[in-house]
Amino acid sequence: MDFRLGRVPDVKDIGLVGVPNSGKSTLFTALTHTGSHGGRANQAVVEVPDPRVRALSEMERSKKHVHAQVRFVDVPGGTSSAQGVASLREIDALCIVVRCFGPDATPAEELASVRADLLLADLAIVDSAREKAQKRARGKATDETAALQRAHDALLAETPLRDAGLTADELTHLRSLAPLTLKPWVVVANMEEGSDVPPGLPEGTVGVWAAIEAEVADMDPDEAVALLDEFGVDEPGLQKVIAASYRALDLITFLTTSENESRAWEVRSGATASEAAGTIHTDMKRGFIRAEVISFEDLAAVGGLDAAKHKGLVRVEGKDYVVREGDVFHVRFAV
Ligand SMILES: Nc1nc2c(ncn2[C@@H]2O[C@H](COP(=O)(O)OP(=O)(O)O)[C@@H](O)[C@H]2O)c(=O)[nH]1
Ligand SMILES: [Mg+2]
Repeated sequence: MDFRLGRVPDVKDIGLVGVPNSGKSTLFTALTHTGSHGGRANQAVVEVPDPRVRALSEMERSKKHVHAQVRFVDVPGGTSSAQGVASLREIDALCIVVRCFGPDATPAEELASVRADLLLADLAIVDSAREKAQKRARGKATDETAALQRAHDALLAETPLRDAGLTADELTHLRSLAPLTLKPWVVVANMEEGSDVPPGLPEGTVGVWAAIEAEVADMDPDEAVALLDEFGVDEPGLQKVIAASYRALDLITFLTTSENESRAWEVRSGATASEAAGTIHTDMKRGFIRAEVISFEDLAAVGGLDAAKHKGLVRVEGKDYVVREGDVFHVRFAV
């Protein structure tokens, strides 16, 4: 486990938000296995669970294996305070935690109130930017004032900016404001053990039993798995929350392997071989010659790269190749 303050380059930040007592801190403990001893850490970098990484490492006899990472932030202050909202600007995706445990739970209303907070926070920054832009333009309509006006209208109509049909040009005038409703959201239903996601929450809502998972967070991992199994937790919350966040962020995973290390990387879905190379190293993008590619499944089926090469299963792809989930990727480059 790795604690770091400040932004970690190339690590996506996922912020846990919600009304007080929805279980954000409990979920944070469940996900990161920290904070359970009354610690005050509110951010932690965790490995993205992916069994392919170890399997690849064993297959190719790498000295070590390295998982992709994400950082969870237990955002203090809630979404109704200016301080709480300000700390969300840097975050890549929001997990909105709603309370589904207890007899008085009203998760749909909770979600609506958090959503309203986020829309209002955006309306405030868009309006202040719009006034400044109008002053600069001395009353004339410019691309910038028009884009900000469109954003204002959408927010007033309670439409999150990511659903407002804004053009790429309009978005260039908004990105520097880091609007919260432009970020992807995942709704997490924090439920009583044994229960299901209640009706009234959006499709794609992730159900977790945060309390029981937080309770086992500092147990021996094998004991924890056995206990969770008894409760019927087949997929840990970490896996579910990360998978949903990756989908919301539109990310896919590709893999690299060498004698030294086998490793998972994340890249936006639709990225080319050249962009994927750039996430490994800028030199690899600059000096890109070609990529040798095979899917992890095909590789695992024949038991290793040597066998795969022998059978002609490793493809040669150029810089415009669109990377697929689970590609094992080797970049030839020269600088
Ligand atoms: N029964 C039950 N209690 C929970 C669950 N999750 C959190 N709690 C309790 O609800 C209270 C608030 O949780 P906390 O994580 O501090 O909420 P936060 O204010 O959103 O950070 C604490 O007393 C938790 O122990 C749950 O899934 N089931
Ligand atoms: Mg808390």
